Parts: sequence; structure tokens; C-alpha cells
Amino acid sequence: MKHHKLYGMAASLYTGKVRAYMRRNHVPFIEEKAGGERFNTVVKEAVGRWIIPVIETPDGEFVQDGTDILDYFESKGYSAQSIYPTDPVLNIISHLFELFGGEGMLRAAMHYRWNFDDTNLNFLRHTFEDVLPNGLTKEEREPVFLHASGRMRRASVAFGVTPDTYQTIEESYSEFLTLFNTHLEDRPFLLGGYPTLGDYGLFSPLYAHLARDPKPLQLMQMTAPIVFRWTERMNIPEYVIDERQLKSGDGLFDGANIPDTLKALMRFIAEDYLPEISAHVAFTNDWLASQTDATLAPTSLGRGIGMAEFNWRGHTVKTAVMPYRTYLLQRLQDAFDGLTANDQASVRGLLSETNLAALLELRSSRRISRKEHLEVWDV
Ligand SMILES: N[C@@H](CCC(=O)N[C@@H](CS)C(=O)NCC(=O)O)C(=O)O
Repeated sequence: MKHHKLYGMAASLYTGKVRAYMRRNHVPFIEEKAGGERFNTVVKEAVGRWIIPVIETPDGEFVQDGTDILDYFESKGYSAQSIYPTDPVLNIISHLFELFGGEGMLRAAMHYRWNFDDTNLNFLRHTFEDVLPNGLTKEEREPVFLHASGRMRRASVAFGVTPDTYQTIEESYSEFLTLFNTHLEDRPFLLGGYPTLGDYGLFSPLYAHLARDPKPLQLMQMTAPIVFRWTERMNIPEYVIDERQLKSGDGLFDGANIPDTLKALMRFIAEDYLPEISAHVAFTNDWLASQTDATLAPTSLGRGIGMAEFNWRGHTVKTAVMPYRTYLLQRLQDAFDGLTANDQASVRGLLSETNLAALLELRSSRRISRKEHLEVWDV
């Protein structure tokens, strides 16, 4: 049997999303630690930078980026039930949770990983061995771990994790857990009987950081056990028929009849994330206006294009503006633009009801695409 290779790390947020998809859809694969020889030479060269996850197909093709990898497998027909719901309202909701899960929950993911050293550090030191070069002695590993973890601690600050926001991050994460736990009481996945794009978006932070690092794992198990069970259900290849599956059936909700518990989660996103993505789009448009065509492409993810300021739950916060977020938002808007007028009206109605209508208007002045593993502004 021909295997795919997954290059990643057990503790990596975006690797977790891809791995869960591959397991659920029975894609045969071998996972190889990203610090290994082949990753540091052939793979890094092929994708142009050090970034995970990457898959190598049996034909020797490389695909980088969690979303592109899921789309690659969808296009090859691996998924028995597409992660893109055919119901237009559900499809837009799924895109919303892809964006919020993958990009909007980073403060909680980073805070609970890097600000509880007494509980987490020994575990992190071990789990980070996945990204260290092969063959280092224990003494040689320590400075490399300190370097790698130092970068991640600095990244936390760029996502808005500062002593001033710690308490609010904990409060807002606790509110999210309560809402998601309540929503999952009656169904096994976000939109009903099977996982869609939105589940994979949420799974990224909620598994690799928040259901794996010791501090937040215990918090989730103690305060949101149904969410914890969902992380398990998301991460196994077998189909589990339990109370929730029996109650909800195998299908997805009817887009015309969205449960109140899901609307509550959407209102949470409006409060927690809309100010940030709004500030980022405004910053991006100012930035685009000041660029010459030659400086526009390609833009390397992670480095960001600057820092945007906004008010987050009463704090003035500055976070890194990453073109990748504009790209995910554009995917939601493209899905909306392709709908009939009637379907657009239904989506608009739901987004207005949940205070999210602005998402449809927050557009960058240039389109953005992904080419050769990078975000590229269209000229
Ligand atoms: N949008 C990318 C994000 C990938 C990403 O940021 N990966 C992290 C690990 S979870 C990484 O490789 N960081 C390396 C670095 O920043 O140097 C994806 O979905 O693949």
C-alpha cells in the first residue's frame, strides 16, 4: 500500500487538524518528526521555509498548510462525507469556525501552553523533541529547546498574550468551553452527525494545546468533559455510536433551523474575534495602499505585515496581522458570493442575528491566493 507521509509534531496545532482528518478518512500515512533529516533538507527546500504540517504524497508531491492539505484529500475523494456542507448556511458557519478556531483561539492556546511552567514545562521539553534535529544528547537538546520555546513565547505576545490580558483570556476561554460543552450535549460534532471544516478549525487549538498540555488538559476534563470527549472522537478512525450519535443521527442540521446553542457560540465569536479581524482588515488595506506591486508577493506567513491595535474585552491589544487570516476570511466570502440571492438572504439573516454581519463586508482591497506554499496578493 502506498502511504502518504505527514511531517509534523504531536504538539503542533495545525498538524493535529490534518492528522485527525487523515485518521477519520482512513488515509494511510506515516508520520515523521519534523526535526528529522529529510524534513530539514528535502522538505524544507520544497516548501521554502520551516513550517509544519507538510504532507508528501505517494507521488512525491508536497502540500503545505492545514487547509490546503484537507482540500487536497477532499479533491482526491478520500472523504466519505465532505467536510464542506452542501447546505449553504452550514457551509458559511463551517468557514466561520475554521477561521475562528485556527486563528481566533490562539491567545488561549498560547497562554495555557507557555504561562504555566510549573505544570507544563517538563512535558513541553519532552514533546518538543519532535522538532529537534536527530541524535542530540540531553545536554545538547536543552539550548535548542530554549531557543525554540523562546520563539513561541515571543509569538504569544504577538497574539496578544501579555500579563495584562491573562485573566481575561482565562475568562473568555472558560465562557467558550461552557458554550461549546452545552452545544455538544445533543450532537457529536459542531454541525450534527459528522465533522465538517468547522470542527477541524476548532480542533486545532482545542486538541494539540488545550487537550494535551497538562494545565489546560485538566481544566478541560474538569470543566468541559463533553468537549474533551469531542477531541477524542475527532481524533480516532473508528465511528462511535453513542448517546449523542443516536440522538442527532448521521446527518447535519437543517440550515433553516440552527440550534440556539450554536447561535450562542456565533455571538461569542462576534464579541471575541470580530474586533480583531476588523482591525486586521483595516490595517491590511492601509498596508496594501502603501505597497508597490513588487513588494506584494509572496508574503511569508507568520512574519505578518505589522501590528494592529484594537479593543479586546476592555483591553487595548496589538496583534500581528497575518495575510493568512485574510485568506481564510476570503474563502468564507467567496462561498457567500457564489450563493443565490435567496441563500445569501438566509446567511445574512443568521449573521445579523448573531452580530456577525460585518464579516461579509470586511474585504481586502486585493484578493489573496496561495501559490507555492505561500500567500500571494493578486496584482
Ligand atoms: N496556516 C498554516 C500554519 C502553520 C503553522 O503556523 N505551523 C506552526 C506549527 S503549529 C509552525 O510551523 N511554526 C514554525 C515557526 O513559526 O517557525 C497551516 O495551517 O499549515
